[in-house]
Amino acid sequence: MKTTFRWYGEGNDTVTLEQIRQIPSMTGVVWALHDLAAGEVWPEARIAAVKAQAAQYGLNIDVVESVNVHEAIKLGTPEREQYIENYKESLRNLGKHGVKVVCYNFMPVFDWMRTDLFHPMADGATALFYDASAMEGLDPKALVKSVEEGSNGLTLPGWEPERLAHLDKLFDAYKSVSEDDLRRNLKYFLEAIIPTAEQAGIKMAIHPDDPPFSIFGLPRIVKNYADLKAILEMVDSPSNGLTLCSGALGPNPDNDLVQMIHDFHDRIPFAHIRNIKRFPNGDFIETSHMSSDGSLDIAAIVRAYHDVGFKGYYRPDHGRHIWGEQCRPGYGLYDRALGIMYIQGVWDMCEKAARGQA
Ligand code: DNO
Repeated sequence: MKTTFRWYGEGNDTVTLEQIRQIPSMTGVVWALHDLAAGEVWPEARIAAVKAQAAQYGLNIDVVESVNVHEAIKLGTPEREQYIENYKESLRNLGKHGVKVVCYNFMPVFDWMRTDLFHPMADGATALFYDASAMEGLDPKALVKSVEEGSNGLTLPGWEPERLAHLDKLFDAYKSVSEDDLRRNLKYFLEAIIPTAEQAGIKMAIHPDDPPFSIFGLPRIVKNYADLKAILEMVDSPSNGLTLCSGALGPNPDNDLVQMIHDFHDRIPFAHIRNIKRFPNGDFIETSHMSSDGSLDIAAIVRAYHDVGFKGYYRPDHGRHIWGEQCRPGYGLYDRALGIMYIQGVWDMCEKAARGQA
């Protein structure tokens, strides 16, 4: 499997390409044109510029995370036709510059959700935290307002500003959208874009809902084994694949990551590997990658990837904030680099065992 690292781009990330390339086993950056709104076409010149930048450090740009899907596509409104055309054009442009995997999600309105981005841990580190009771009865519009006003100390990285701007209208629009409607709209989208992805040499990789259950009463359709299977069956093509994210699926103890890897591996072009610790009241916190620090057996997950002969891309996912690092929440250098070394250590041991040397 190939090691990659998420990079938000020059001037938009505290981590440099120089630092990234010094992490052992590194092959490429996972990137995006973060300034473009969902639905805009990704211009070839911009893609070429990122490719040239990364190449200076010997890194590839094979994996994009994410080409975001416009809400009109998720809602299934008539404007979706134009946005689907734009999406196809972006895929063609990305394919021309050698991009192999495009990660995306189909979460209505919000991307991932946490209630505390810098939750203190016993050893003085901080990490992303989800407080289940704080979410109960929380009005998302009030939440976003307080974030904008800076009155609760929260920022919401990964939430696209253009989504927040139309929040009121969006929530109203989703009132009449059931999970089945959302599934139909995803199928419509996939049927339209997968042939283009195939021609462009790109594997689409849907990211699970994070957390893997409904929030704010919105429909969620990428949260468990049955959902993933149904999505793979919507269009039976190697270009219709998964970003198997252990941390996103992990808050639901019924989600058996090892089984998913065994059953879906030929449709997993991209793996996100990280640990979380679940608490009995439904809270969870993002821990170090080590199996003994969290509720997920990361060593068993890495071994499962080895067992199935996984040749795709993986990245360590969020890390804790340690050693005083100031960084984007979850996206510092240190803990993610430690995560990679843990993952690679397990992988090397699996290799040796397979050769009868351990
Ligand atoms: C969080 C990420 C997500 C992910 C998108 C994929 O750190 O894993 O924001 O990039 O959901 O579209």
